[in-house]
Amino acid sequence: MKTYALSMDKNLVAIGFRRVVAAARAAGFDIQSIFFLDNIKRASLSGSWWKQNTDTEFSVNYVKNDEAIINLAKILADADNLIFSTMSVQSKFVQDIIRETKKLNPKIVTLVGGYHPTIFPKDAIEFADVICLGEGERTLIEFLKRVQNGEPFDGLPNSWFKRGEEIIKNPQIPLLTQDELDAMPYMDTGLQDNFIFSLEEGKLYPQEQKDVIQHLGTTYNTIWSVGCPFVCSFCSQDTMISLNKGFAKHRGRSPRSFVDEIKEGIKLYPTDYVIFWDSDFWGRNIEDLREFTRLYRDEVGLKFVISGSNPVSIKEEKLDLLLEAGLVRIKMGFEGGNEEILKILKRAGRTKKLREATKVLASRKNTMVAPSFEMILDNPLETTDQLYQTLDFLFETPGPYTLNLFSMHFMPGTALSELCTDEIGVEEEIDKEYMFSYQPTHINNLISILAIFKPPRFLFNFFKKMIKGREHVKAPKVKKILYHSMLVRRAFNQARFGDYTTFPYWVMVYYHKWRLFKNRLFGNRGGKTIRGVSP
Ligand code: B12
Ligand code: SF4
Repeated sequence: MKTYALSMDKNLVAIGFRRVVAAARAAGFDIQSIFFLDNIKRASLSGSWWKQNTDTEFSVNYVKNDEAIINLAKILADADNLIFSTMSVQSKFVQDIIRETKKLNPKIVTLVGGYHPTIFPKDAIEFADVICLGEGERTLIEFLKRVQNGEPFDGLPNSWFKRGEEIIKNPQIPLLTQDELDAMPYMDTGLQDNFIFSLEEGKLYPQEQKDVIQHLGTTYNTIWSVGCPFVCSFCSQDTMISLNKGFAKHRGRSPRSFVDEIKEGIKLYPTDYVIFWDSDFWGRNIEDLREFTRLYRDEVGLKFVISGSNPVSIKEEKLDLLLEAGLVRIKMGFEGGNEEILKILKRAGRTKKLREATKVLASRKNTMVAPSFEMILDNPLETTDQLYQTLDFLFETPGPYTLNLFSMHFMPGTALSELCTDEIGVEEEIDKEYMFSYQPTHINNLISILAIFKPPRFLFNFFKKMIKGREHVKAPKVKKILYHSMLVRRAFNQARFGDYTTFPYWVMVYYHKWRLFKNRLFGNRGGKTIRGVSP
């Protein structure tokens, strides 16, 4: 039986995809995986900040190349099944591929999993034969068994399928327990049977080590826990919890098994950093973090970045443990900087909690890169007065810190977007780009100055006076200058702590070579491990 698995993200991270493919391969199925990039020769997730588009009207979608899709369909058409992993932004692209492939082979069976079918099953079932809602390891294995044996999909766990015009909704099964997760194979990070489709060229390439390095630098990307106990109004977490209550918990491998996964993953590539993509890495209990610290420090010893943190979970004791383990930088969601807006966003912690968390982080400022606080701008429910409150709140926030500024994205189906559609008639959008695509208004620009430096109070008050009454006037050139200044400031800050994870990949490669050279010359004095093969 021939199966192609397609990871629709425009990157090679694809943690969920790599997990389900690994589970199915371990169960004996032969799967060819295809990853997508706009152009394999130019691809680089690391360092993409420097090329980030800061205009307000742009999309995260792929370059459009209908001819390439037809070429791809010709390659895929000889398979028995196509399985996809997709977020909502790529759902139209999935539809195009299925349509073109079915023209050539109407018998091919399609299964679509990932966030899009989980959050918008009614949309996904329109274009797929079978969809997986939520956790997919066991669903995929069972799906492949049934296709192989020519059996129907009745009772296929966590799935919906079509029988003629009818949609059959199979029940959810309990999520994998920690013991079951420990017994699962590690995600597939190898090169064998993995390909990259380069969309601009319309060509399929076997994946090589150099492609991975060019895209991810010397980082290993993983996630410990899936799930989150909170229900922020702009997030799809409440949909996940109503699908399966287990998504309200931080659930993942045991510390022993998680560290083993990392050790295995970093063997294949030159690796200097691990990036954890959890929603809230700090949400794990202190005992687990203690054990993780001990094992990671002794057996991995690489610097790591925590990409998701909730202010309510930041505690001094946890911070000290993670710093001991190798923590070098964190990102943390603020989302708003005044009581009213935090209430509307249904954030678990209000300004008092944010302040407490920032004090804890500031107290360790000489041991890690200035943390990055994420803020949502362009919120139509936020008044100008409230924006000034946010500005003052940020000004009083103990530093150093930097900001990741997002433009409000009304993802269909979230509590906030339903409220705003009814109350102020906002348009919901499935594929809006929201990183640094905020309106270049004077007040947003003034907020972004705080991502670069904290001006003395007299200058801050002077800036405020300057924009009074003209808060929403736009100045895109100023925004661009501030954005690039922010990157330069961040670069210095990160370089000080040897964190090159957001630099272009070749900087990381040179850093890796330098570390190898130093190690050969002076021995491993710093105690930090050099892992992976040479680039
Ligand atoms: C890590 C991450 C990223 C990383 C890496 C992406 C990746 N796929 O690994 C990066 C930074 C690159 C990224 C980018 C984006 N992301 Co993102 N990201 C996440 C994050 C934090 C974790 C995803 C993850 O690894 N989860 C853990 C794995 C194990 O779970 P999983 O992927 O769901 O996989 C399981 C199931 O879905 C299922 N499954 C998955 N695939 C398949 C396939 C089959 C066949 C089957 C049967 C089952 C199945 O089984 C898996 C294992 O149980 C989530 C938020 C969160 N905390 O979950 C957002 C999230 C997925 N991202 C989101 C978005 C919107 C984006 C961007 C569009 C943001 C932007 N505007 O730029 C871009 C898209 C980039 C692109 N064009 O490709 C949204 C998606 C919402 C939606 N409805 O699609 C999320 C949910 C955040 C949010 N709440 O808004 N992201
Ligand atoms: S804390 Fe993060 S993952 Fe959890 S509900 Fe809020 S935004 Fe979503």
